[in-house]
Amino acid sequence: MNRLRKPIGVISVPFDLGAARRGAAGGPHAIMQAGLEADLRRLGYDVHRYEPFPVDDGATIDLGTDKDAIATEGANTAQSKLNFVREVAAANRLLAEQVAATAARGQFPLVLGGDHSIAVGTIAGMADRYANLGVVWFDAHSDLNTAETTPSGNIHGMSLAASLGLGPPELTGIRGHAPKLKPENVVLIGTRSLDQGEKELIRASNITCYTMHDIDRKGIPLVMEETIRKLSGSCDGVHLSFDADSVDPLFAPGTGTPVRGGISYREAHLALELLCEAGIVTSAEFVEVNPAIDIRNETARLTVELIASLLGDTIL
Ligand code: EXY
Ligand code: MN
Ligand code: MN
Ligand code: MN
Repeated sequence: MNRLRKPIGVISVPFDLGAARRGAAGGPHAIMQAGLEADLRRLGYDVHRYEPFPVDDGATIDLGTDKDAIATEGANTAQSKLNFVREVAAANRLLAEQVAATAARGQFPLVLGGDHSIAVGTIAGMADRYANLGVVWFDAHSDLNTAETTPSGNIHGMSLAASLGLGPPELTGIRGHAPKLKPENVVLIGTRSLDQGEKELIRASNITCYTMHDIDRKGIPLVMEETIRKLSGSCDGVHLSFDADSVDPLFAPGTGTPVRGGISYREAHLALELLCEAGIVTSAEFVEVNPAIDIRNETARLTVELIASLLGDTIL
């Protein structure tokens, strides 16, 4: 295995106002409790742990009376809504700064979410360094909605679109330049739940999308081989954005928007082991671990194991 020759900068983001339901703000704590730091040290890494920066946790928002502010999966009618966009943008501005500073110190940014809206900040921070940043996006969903197409208003379903420059300026404009990513540098893996507008965007763009159907047909080794070949040819850095709901709910029950028929425990490990072997990943985030609905911290434990696979753990 190809172990990174860099210290790891662990950045916790206890934020979940981008999600359909609350609880993912507890993700970083659950992942740390599952033994992340000890595991990274076992693998020989120097670990720098950053204190979670202050994010608006919504404690002062009265969800009981402000009906429009409630993050629901309901239909989005006349006016497009962006639930908690101000809070999401504020958290992502801080995160982008933290990620850029961590990378500038020569550390590998390892971001622990939080819901998937925080990808906006991580990617903005890394896009500062890499003009041709690639992204491998493991997810049951594509997170390619915009204010116009979102069925829910929840920003965790829009974070990849925002990174591609599609969405509200509060999100697309973080750290000044938009877009952060080029569609031809984006690879989706594990997709199995897409909204109509997302399908249209994928079909009309150069985004590569490996659905579960593709994974069933080709197998994870070939999917990863193609992904690695594509991104190592054209990108100067690669960010891994890993949504826990990419994994089948049998192995990752603690996540807010589970979709059955996902990648298996072994497929997830193999995928990250192959990325490790290729040595192309320059930052990573693990998101949507929700301890409030997990079973005995299983999903957080899986996350720690997967991080270890990405960073060079081997069986023998
Ligand atoms: N596509 C749906 C929406 O936009 O509301 C569901 C999105 C879930 C997003 C997550 C966690 O990857
Ligand atoms: Mn997601
Ligand atoms: Mn998802
Ligand atoms: Mn492992």
